[in-house]
Amino acid sequence: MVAGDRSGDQARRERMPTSAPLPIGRIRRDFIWGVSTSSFQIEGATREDGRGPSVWDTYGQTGAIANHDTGDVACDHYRRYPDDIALMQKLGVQAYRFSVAWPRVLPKGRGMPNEAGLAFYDRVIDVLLAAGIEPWLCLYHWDLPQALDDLGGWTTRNSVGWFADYAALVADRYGDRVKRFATFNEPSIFTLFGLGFGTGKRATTSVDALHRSIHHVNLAHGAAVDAIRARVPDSLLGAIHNYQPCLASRPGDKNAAERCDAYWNNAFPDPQYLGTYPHLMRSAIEPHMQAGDLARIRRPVDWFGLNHYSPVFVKTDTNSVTGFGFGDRPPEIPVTPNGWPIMPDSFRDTLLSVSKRYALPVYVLENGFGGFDKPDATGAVIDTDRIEFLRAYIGALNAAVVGGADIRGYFIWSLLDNFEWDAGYSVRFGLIYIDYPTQRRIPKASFEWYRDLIKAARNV
Ligand code: IFM
Repeated sequence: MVAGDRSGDQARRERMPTSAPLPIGRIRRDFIWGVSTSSFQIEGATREDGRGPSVWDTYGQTGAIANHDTGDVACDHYRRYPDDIALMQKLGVQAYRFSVAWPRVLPKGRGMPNEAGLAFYDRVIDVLLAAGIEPWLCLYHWDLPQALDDLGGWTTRNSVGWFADYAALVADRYGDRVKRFATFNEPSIFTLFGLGFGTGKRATTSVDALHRSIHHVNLAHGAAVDAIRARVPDSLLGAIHNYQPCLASRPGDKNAAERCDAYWNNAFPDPQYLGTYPHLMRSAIEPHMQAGDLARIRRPVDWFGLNHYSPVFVKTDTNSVTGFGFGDRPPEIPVTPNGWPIMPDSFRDTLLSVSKRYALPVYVLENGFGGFDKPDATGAVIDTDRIEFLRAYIGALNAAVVGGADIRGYFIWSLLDNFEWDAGYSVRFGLIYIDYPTQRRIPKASFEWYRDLIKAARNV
């Protein structure tokens, strides 16, 4: 199932760029190198062993995703997790960030747990620990149980209690073995793209629903932190934020850039760690606030999870509920094959500013390169452009450390090519190529490069 023999490895190495030194001079020796994935993007088995439907199953069934793709099979990780963990062990990562599918463990989102679903993550965690890889468990990576969406999802304040109960179930079950928990992955992205822009095909635009949801997700974060802390006192808790500089497309778009910064970057970390909403959105959140809410949100956490890809170029859009939309980038800026600007200096600056603003240790829990990789005539996937991207971005991380940022870990998105939401399987982010018709795993050249980097960094 896993491709790659000695001669293949050798051929691959010969075609890889080897000249540049590894960009890790100032990174701490106890730095954590890892990889990230999420449940819906890799697991498949969406109707098996009692799993309930999520909003992404329902959406996939409409045929709206590129190439009519769905998450039904994905990377078949539900069955192939032992192979995938064996590959992680070969890679040498110290930690693996994954998410639990809420509808797999609670098919209706609340009420009766699904023992078969809970047992799946027991197996994953046990195999990871046996391989010497620390599990980092994220509670929510966008696969909301459909049954809860039918009751209003994040727009109703009841969602806070649903999420806290789910967090308690997960902490009770896995807290003996898992110590790193994240509440949410990229809350600004699923609220903005689901409710703010009205451009995504899954979106329903509403000023009221957007602000309600932002506030309820923040409250749910605080409630989950309390629920986990009470059950797993030695846990280390955080949330994972998509944080990118918002740059004005034209001089007149400065205000739009500030609005983007508020909604995209600060709407969640500011109340969670500073106890306040960005001033640009305060009056819109106000109607949904109750006395004591900011204290309920600002619960002590141990780290800041940062996902970073590239800056966002924005323009004024008076038709949008947030007042901003996507603008053009300057044409001279290079982009990844999926069209995202490559600007490693922005990564360095983001790390420096996040580290200073929130005064928490930062773990980069996603950074990666979206491409259209294909095996060559020998069957190898030589993704030199991804290697160059990673080299530049890890170099930028090193520069941020030199500049004083407190960075404790770096996790590549992603271990495997996987289901890239509205783009389906067309865009590939993995260090490991998935041949979807056969589910064969082919480690790419970047897999070897990252393995060598980890080895050098840990000096083993
Ligand atoms: O695939 C996504 C992931 O689910 C969330 N962060 C960005 C990645 C690449 O788009």
